[in-house]
Amino acid sequence: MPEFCGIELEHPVINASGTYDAIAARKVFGDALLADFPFSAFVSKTITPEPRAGNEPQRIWETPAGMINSIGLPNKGLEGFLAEDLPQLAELPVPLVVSVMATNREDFSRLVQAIGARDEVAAIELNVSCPNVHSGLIVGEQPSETEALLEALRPLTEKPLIVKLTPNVADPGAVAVAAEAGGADAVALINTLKASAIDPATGQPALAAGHGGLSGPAVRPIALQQVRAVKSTCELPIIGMGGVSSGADAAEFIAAGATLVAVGSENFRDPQAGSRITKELETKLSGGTLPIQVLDLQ
Ligand code: RRO
Repeated sequence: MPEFCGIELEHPVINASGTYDAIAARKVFGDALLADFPFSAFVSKTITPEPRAGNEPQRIWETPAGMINSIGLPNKGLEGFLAEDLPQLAELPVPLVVSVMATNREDFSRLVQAIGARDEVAAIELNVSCPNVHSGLIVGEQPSETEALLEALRPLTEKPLIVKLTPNVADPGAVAVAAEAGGADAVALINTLKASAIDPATGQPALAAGHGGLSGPAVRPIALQQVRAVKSTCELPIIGMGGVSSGADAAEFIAAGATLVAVGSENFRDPQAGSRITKELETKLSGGTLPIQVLDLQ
C-alpha cells in the first residue's frame, strides 16, 4: 500500500485532473462505481474562484497518438463547487484531492483557505501550469514566482500541497526545487504541452482558442524525461503522468522516480482504464516481467 504525503492509498494509480468526471460516472454506473472505483485517490477538475464557462468549441482535436485540448477551465467556481460538487465527491471511496487555480495570490489564498478547511479534502493540487488561460502561465514558468506563491499559501493550511508543474519550460527541475523551497509537499507532472493544429478543411486553427495542450501517448517520452529531471533535482514525492495507457507505461513512470502514476487521456477512451492499468501494473511489479528499480539518473 503506497503512502503519499501521509495519506494511505490502496495502489499507486490515480487520475489526472480534468480527465474523469466522477459525478457523471456515478450517475451512469450508480453505486457499482463505488464498489470498483478505478483510482486510489480522486483529483477534481481544477476550480477557480468564480464560475467559468470555458472556451468556445472546437475544444478538442485528435492528433497522431494524442489529442489537443483547450477546454478553458469551465467550472462552477468555489461557491458552486463547495455547495454542489464537494458533497458528491466526498461519497467516493477514496481520498479526495481538489485542484485549484487563480490568477493572483489573493484569490489563490481564498481557494486554499476555503478548500483546506474542509474535512472531506485530503490534499490540494495547485495548478500553476494550465496552458490555456493566459494568466495561469506565469507562476509555473518562473521558479521565483512559484516559490513566492508557495510561501504565501503554505501557512494557510496543514493539508498537503501538490504543485502541478507545467512542461512548457526549459528546466522543470528548477521549478520543482522552487516549489520544494516554498514548502510544497509533492509535485505532479506533466500538464499538457503547448500545441496547435490546423483544420485541413479550413486551413484555420482547429481549436477556437487558437492553441491548446497536447496529451496522450505522444507525450509519454517527454513526460518520462521530465519526471527523471525532477527526481534528480528535488526530494519531493512525484505524481508522474503523460500518456499512460497500460500497466507497462505506469511501471516506466515508477522506474523514472514517480511514487504515484496518474491516468489522463486514456480515461476518455475507457472510463475503466484506471482499474485495468492498476491490475496490469500489479502483475508487472509482482510477476517480475519488467525489472523495476529506480533508474540511475546520471
Ligand atoms: O481546462 C483546461 O483547458 C485545461 C487545464 Br485547467 C489544464 O490544466 N490542462 C489542460 O490541458 N487543459
